[in-house]
Amino acid sequence: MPPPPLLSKSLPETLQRRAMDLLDRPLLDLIFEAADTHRANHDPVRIQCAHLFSIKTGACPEDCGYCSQSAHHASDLQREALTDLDSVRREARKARESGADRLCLGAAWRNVKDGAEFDRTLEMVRAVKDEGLEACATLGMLDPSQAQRLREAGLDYYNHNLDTGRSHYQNIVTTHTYDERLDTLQIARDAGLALCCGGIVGMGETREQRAEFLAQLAALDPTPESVPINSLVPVAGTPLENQTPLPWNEVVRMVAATRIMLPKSTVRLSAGRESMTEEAQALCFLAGANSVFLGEKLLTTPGREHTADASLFRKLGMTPVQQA
Ligand code: SAM
Ligand code: DTB
Ligand code: SF4
Repeated sequence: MPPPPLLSKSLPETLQRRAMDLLDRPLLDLIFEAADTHRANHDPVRIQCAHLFSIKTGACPEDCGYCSQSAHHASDLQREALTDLDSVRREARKARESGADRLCLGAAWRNVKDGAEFDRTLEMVRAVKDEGLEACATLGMLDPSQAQRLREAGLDYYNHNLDTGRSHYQNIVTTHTYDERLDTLQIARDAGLALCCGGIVGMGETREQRAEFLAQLAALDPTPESVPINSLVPVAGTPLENQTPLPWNEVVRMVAATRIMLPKSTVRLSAGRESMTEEAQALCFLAGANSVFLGEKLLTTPGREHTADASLFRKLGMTPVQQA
């Protein structure tokens, strides 16, 4: 008999109600509880810093409505074939010098295919580890043997986002299902990889659907070690190009509720941070965000200036884990 799945596909109503109750709380009251939860579970002045690198860009067969890299949309992104090993080594050194402790390799694939390109990707993971960084990858769907080989190459984390609540997912993506996302998460988990799993706010979802998404993350057993909260970066040519991003107070609310629902996870204030004020970011850190992406480029869109982040961390008295 196969072992029972660790990752729940059914959503306990109690979790969803709890998430909704949190999201409906007066904001300052919610932040206070989140800060308390944060301090009980983490060192509040330490910040985990990841750096992103797109190893294969654009021409993705999936139709994710937010994504600059989908072949279904008319963004003006330049497609690029799988990069070489030397560029990954260079990027890893750059990441380390900028204060990052993890490099996340992103490929615009529907799924990993065995062969020369996957073998090169495994070499890239080894190169990241040789540079003394944690290694994360986001490569689309995996089969169990691929997940195993990634783990054996030294991969620490696999990033695969649920992105939103199940009831909103089909409005955003039609070329794969929510259950396929959950299946890949299970495969990565079974291979001994830590999970980085979160999503995007501001894709036209309701607050109830954000609660549904949070409840789904909290229902994963064990919960993901890392939870990126992205705020939609509207990209010209994608179906969501005219979507108005969520106001800062809703983003802070989401970060705070995530901290309370997933007390042990590292919560990453992810895409969209570059258009938030420093004051709004400070509130997110107070409310339990303890990780960011560093670097002037995310995967395909702009990030924040290195000096701006160094100055922000100084003002707030936060220390990147690499320097702690
Ligand atoms: N192909 C892989 C996959 O689907 O898992 C990985 C690449 S994808 C770029 C990784 C994540 O980045 C997405 O799941 C989404 O959460 C986030 N993302 C992509 N485009 C975004 C955008 N325009 N705004 C905010 N987040 C975005
Ligand atoms: C995640 O949740 N956010 C990162 C990472 N995982 C791979 C990606 C953000 C991408 C933002 C849009 C872009 O630069 O293409
Ligand atoms: Fe492809 Fe990932 Fe972008 Fe979806 S999010 S279009 S799977 S690169």
